[in-house]
Amino acid sequence: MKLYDYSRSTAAYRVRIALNLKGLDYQSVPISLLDNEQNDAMYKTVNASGLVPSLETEGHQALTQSLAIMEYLDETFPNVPLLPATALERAHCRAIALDIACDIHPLNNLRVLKHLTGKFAHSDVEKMSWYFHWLTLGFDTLENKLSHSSTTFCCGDSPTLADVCLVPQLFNARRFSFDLTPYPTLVRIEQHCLSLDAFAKASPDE
Ligand SMILES: N[C@@H](CCC(=O)N[C@@H](CS)C(=O)NCC(=O)O)C(=O)O
Repeated sequence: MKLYDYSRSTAAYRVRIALNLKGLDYQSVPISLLDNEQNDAMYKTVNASGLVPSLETEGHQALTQSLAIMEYLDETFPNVPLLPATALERAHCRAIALDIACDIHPLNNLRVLKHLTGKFAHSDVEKMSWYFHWLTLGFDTLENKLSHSSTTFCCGDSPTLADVCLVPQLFNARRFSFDLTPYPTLVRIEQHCLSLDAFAKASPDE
């Protein structure tokens, strides 16, 4: 498998964790967001949206959208499941993943931030205020949901799609010096995750 990847992309980081959890080998093809390579015509033949990640499996059109890629991996390689056992638990787990992947991440994506400072001429201070606003709303929701539970991970005692989405989003928040003090549950779960090789080896710091 070939993963079109960028180390600091939170969406690609999710897929790296999922591949590691399942013990799958892959070749990483770097697409530099710094150099705008995601918008190269060549890459757009792989992923028409000009976003990373994409996952190419032998002889097939590349898969896009990190959550769709991870569900594909989970169905194709069901050892080390990324979703809990019951339908109810799976719905809760997917909701946490979507709280991050739909309600935080897209609002703070590079192209959105560039549009704020480009077309709408917002300053860097305003851009960061926007960024922190959506992180605060999203992390408040997650801390609220998860603080009632004492499980090791977001949805029980093994890692799921929810953790796979949470850890990269916290990495990204730290990168921009966002204060995580109000989120002790999220940080506790993150630390458990990072004690596992699958998470640690997927980190942009590796
Ligand atoms: N919903 C997509 C989001 C992918 C995405 O937005 N990737 C970011 C990096 S985390 C990207 O490629 N950004 C490039 C840009 O904004 O120009 C997914 O989960 O795969």
